[in-house]
Amino acid sequence: MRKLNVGLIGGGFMSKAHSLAYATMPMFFWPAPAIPVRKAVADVNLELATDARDRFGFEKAYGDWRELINDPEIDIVDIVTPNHIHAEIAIAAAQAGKHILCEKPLARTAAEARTMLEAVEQAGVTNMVAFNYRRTPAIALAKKFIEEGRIGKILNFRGTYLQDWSADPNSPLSWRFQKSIAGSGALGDIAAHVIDIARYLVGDFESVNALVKTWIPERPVQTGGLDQLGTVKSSSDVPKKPVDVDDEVSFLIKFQGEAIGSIESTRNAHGRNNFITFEIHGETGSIFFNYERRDELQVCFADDPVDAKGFRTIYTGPAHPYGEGLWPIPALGIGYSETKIVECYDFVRAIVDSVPCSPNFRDGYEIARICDAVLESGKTQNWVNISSID
Ligand code: NAI
Ligand code: SOE
Repeated sequence: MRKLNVGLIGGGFMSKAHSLAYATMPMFFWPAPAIPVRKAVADVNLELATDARDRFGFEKAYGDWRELINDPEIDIVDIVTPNHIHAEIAIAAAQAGKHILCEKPLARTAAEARTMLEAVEQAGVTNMVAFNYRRTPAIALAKKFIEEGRIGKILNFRGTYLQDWSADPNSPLSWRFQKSIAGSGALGDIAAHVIDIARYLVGDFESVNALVKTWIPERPVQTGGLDQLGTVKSSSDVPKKPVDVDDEVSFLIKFQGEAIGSIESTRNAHGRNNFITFEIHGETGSIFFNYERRDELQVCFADDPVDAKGFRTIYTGPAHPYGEGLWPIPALGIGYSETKIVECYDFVRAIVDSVPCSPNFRDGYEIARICDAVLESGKTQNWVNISSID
């Protein structure tokens, strides 16, 4: 069976998720399209890289990502670093002819994302952006129902992505609150996932009209290190520095075509953990999803008997998308890891079959344009057409 050597750049939260997916994908999807081999991992220094190598089961460690890209054994470069370095790494990897999986958001701005798109298109390498939530079987089932016309023409998409890990003003100023590293705040970090889902299920955006807020204007300094995602609180003597990204965005959407919609997103919503929801209304039915109950898809079809009409719950399982590889009984429990395993399967399959990935860098660029438009609209308080963003 064909093998593909993986070079992973970054040794934090997402390194755990991606390493687990490379190790387990063939156990779920067998015969696997190819076997991913955990060949090398790079981090900012050799000590961190060696630690990641031993923890995540890689063969080699590099203290500089350039060494990994120059390693002729590497077929796939997987970028799981903070956002500011995605572009430089992806462009170098494309020029070296490597296939690329890059974490979201693709880049800090649309202009930066465009340089990455140009590089992969010029090199002709397989490229994917890790918007993994659309690979939750229930969301893929929603897509199937929409494509089959089960809810008719789509009228409205209402999405949310709410978390609470940054609600405490004493949680540190990690890289996620610094524009120079993250690009934007809740917008690029989490709303981008819902933008991906909206584009996947409904289609391209025409324009947006946004409110953009920073509720906590400064936080205690965190110098370097992994983002602890609010699990660490700083003592009162730690100096504070400004937050220069958004804490919350709320925007209306006009889709291309006639559908309308909205997305709301914050990481300061007490009691909300990974509250990705959407409700879609079509002319002949509705669909509702909540990631905190991710085995379930709620549907209501207009032609249900009138005395039984209402939302009903489908528990995803073998009869549904990716069911052939995942668990043999509905509701055994889809987790975050499964979305990454499916992502790994689709990515490796696209390399082996030489077909484009979805979402790829073009999708990542389109999402970056939408994010730029949201920020622009937040400033001007006007509708901003996506076509006005390069
Ligand atoms: P993290 O802070 O946990 O880890 C980042 C890692 O990258 C650290 O090991 C750090 O030392 C390393 N790093 C930083 N600069 C580097 C460089 N120049 N060369 C090599 N290594 C470098 O960050 P986390 O949460 O893993 O986020 C990484 C990326 O994944 C971000 O783009 C983030 O937006 C994305 N992400 C995506 C998720 C998803 O659900 N798809 C979930 C969490 C993060
Ligand atoms: C933090 O908000 C975070 O880790 C995001 O970076 C991810 O993209 C999201 O899926 C989970 O939350």
